[in-house]
Amino acid sequence: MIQRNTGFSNLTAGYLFPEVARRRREYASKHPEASIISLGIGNTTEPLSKHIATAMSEYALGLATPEGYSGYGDEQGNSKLRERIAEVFYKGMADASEVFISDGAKCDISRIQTLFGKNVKVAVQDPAYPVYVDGSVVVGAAGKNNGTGYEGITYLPCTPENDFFPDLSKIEPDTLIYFCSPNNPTGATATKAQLKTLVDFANKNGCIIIYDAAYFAFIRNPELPKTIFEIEGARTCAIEVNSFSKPAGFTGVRLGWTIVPNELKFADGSSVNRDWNRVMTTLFNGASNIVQAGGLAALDEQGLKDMKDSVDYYLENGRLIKSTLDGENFKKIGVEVYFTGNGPYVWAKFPGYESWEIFDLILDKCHVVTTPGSGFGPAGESFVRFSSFGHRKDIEEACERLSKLVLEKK
Ligand code: PGU
Repeated sequence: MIQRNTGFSNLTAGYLFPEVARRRREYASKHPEASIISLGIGNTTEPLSKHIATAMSEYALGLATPEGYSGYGDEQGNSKLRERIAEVFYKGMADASEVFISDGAKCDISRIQTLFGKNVKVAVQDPAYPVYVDGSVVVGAAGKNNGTGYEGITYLPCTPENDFFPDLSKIEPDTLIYFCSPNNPTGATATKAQLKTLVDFANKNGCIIIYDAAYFAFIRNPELPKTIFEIEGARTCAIEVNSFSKPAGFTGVRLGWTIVPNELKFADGSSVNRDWNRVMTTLFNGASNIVQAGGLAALDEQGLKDMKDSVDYYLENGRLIKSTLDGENFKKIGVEVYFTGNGPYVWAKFPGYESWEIFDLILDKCHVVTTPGSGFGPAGESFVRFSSFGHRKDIEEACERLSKLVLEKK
């Protein structure tokens, strides 16, 4: 019989978000009267912009006409959309040949792992979006879990003690470094000076950074970099993964992009961009042409305004959650709340509690779903993440319930 991919047997737990959903379902079936509000998975809730939806529906109707029909497009994406992304978001820092359109950042992260194979050393921020670690285990770039983490992965704690910026000296040369800013789950957003340190380290030590900028649109502090390519030297050491999911509400529509600079090289001097082109043309067949029409509409004047308004709405939700968690009932038990106003997540530490314990208590007492911090890595233990995606009335109701939560001090 065919052997199982050992990567799957090495994984010690199911993927985080389905596990959260399973616990929610289990709770709901035991408590059918509970009206549960989710501040768990970071999933957009507000309707699409009419402008963007109209562009997609017109394109879809056009497909039913001889003039409007189109079949497979370029695997790298519609050239107009590639140009527009380069122009709107990168302004000379990347050109259209370096922009690859995809069906979303998560899908690109998994394809990137095929680009580097199983012999690459991996470093991740701890806590981090679980796909970096789980995906590395699946492709064999990481081994068994020894209780404190997977072998082959260097965990870089990012905690309040180090201002959520890792100690880079722990990273060995020639390592693939996953770095997410604004960060999921902590919300921490690296400054230009911090990113410069990271870029200089990577260039000096033969590392490549996979920079996940999926939450760039939430950055409101004009001093903070929205792309790693604002940093001098990034073009020789970084790939940027990005997405329309959060700013345009495309979590279900699916559209993202990845920037692979022409200067980026492997150890043998060959071009990473060329291999990425091979990955995208061989293992991918282009994003939906309907959705790419939506992406183009998202990048005109009206679309950009609509995306900003949508992100502002979620940021306001985040502020409401933060101010609730700053309440006396939480202060009394020493809860520490982190919300930067530049990302959609509120990260809170409940000293003395384990993450899943807090998750269960908040679900049971408030009927509110969160995400346990330990699911993002060992340094996330004792934290939970509150997502600011949700209808305002649900967020207000969740805040009302949370404001009445009384927990014992540990
Ligand atoms: N990158 C980061 C850092 C993310 O947090 C997410 C979504 C993605 C990429 C996915 O982007 P797509 O373009 O939509 O593929 N994180 C959410 C959803 C969970 C998941 O499994 O993707 C979250 O709650 O963390």
